[in-house]
Amino acid sequence: MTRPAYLSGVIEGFYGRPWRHDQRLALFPRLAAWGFTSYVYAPKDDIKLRARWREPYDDLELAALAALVAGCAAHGVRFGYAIAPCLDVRYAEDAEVERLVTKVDQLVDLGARDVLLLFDDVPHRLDDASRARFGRLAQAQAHLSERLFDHLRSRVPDGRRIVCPTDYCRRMADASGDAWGYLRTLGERLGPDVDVCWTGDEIVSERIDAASVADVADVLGRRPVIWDNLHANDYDLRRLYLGPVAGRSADLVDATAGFLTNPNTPFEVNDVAFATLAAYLADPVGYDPARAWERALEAWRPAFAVDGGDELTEAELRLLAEHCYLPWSSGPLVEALLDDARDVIDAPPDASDPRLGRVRSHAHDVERLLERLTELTDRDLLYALYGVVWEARTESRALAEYLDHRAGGGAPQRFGRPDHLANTYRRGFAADVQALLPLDRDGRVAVPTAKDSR
Ligand code: GDL
Repeated sequence: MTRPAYLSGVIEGFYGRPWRHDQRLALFPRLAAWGFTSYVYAPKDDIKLRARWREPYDDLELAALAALVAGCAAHGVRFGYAIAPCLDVRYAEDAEVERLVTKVDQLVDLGARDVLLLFDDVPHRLDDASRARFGRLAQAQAHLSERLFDHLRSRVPDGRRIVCPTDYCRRMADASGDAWGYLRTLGERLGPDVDVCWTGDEIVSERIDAASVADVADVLGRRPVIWDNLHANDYDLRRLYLGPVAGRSADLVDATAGFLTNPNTPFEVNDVAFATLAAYLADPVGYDPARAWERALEAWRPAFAVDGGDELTEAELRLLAEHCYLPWSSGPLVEALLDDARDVIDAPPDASDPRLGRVRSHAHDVERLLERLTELTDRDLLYALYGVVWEARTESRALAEYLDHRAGGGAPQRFGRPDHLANTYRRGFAADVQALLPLDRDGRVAVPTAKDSR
């Protein structure tokens, strides 16, 4: 069998507000220009894709989906339709397979060829009837998949068939306690033409390389398709990720069957994620994240136009992206600034200390950045960025004021936030719970030692 072409592109696979159809339609020509093969429609909160997967799309919805399928086709991009029946599917009932086929056929009738069956984020538990018929989850899921895919193999022979398993990263496979038996069974029972998704060692993986996917490829009997959550922000909507694809090794591409990125929920802020992924896939060996990042920012800059004014400067856009970089770090300049602040935070700095000067001018620049952003012509882009920049502005200002207070001889405990009424700022349920938990700086719950409990 010839090896199918490497699958690449975007999976709209996050929780929360799905993108609008006009946004998706605007994306397709750009995906083609970046050299991607695919767009996958998988928004967790298209209610008919997951929670109410049995309900057919109505005529209006079908017309919109038809426009997406046609929009992709017009630009030579493959449209993938995902369905996630596993919150409540009754694997043992043949009628459920029929319902699944009927639903997927609605999309096939519109011209969709690639179909994904998503088993992610569901419990390993089976209902009694399914357990009696299949024994374990993998057997049940493989049965459902193969019934659907057999149908698709004859209806759309040139389509791709993809499964996202319930254990979709190393941490989950290790934790399931069956020595990767779940994945092994899937690998044995799924047809050789079926691709399987994998997010790496973690749900959001800092690094992925060929060695780290060797085990899963071996167990599945096929190279996985990377479902990359590097830029996904649905698990912490206070953050955005505008940093470059990084930590994906040069040897990963040959070790995988495809690479799909599941990006930031706000549609408007994904240019860097997409452009740097394209650069990485075009030349994994020569890929340089810093250089790709600069290029991607420069290409994105026209989106920051201002009616009757100048678009954001290179430095302004970089400052923005530095504050919303990647899950594990800010951009290099912001990290250096934080190092400055850490250096002087415990001992009162001298008012003329250059580190304090840098903190002050940073606060000023971020203040100015927010003002500049409020002038953007593209209001959706502004609103997508507003929260994160507002917060950066407020905290930068507080940091500079605190260090000034200390430099002026003020005691730490006498510093208040002059611009905020007590108990209004950064409060609410989540903040209250976080204040209760013994979390360390990395957000891990610090387990008390025997000494602590004495
Ligand atoms: C997940 C979900 C995905 C979500 C992402 C980031 C997979 C396979 N599934 O676990 O829908 O957007 O994490 O929160 O990644």
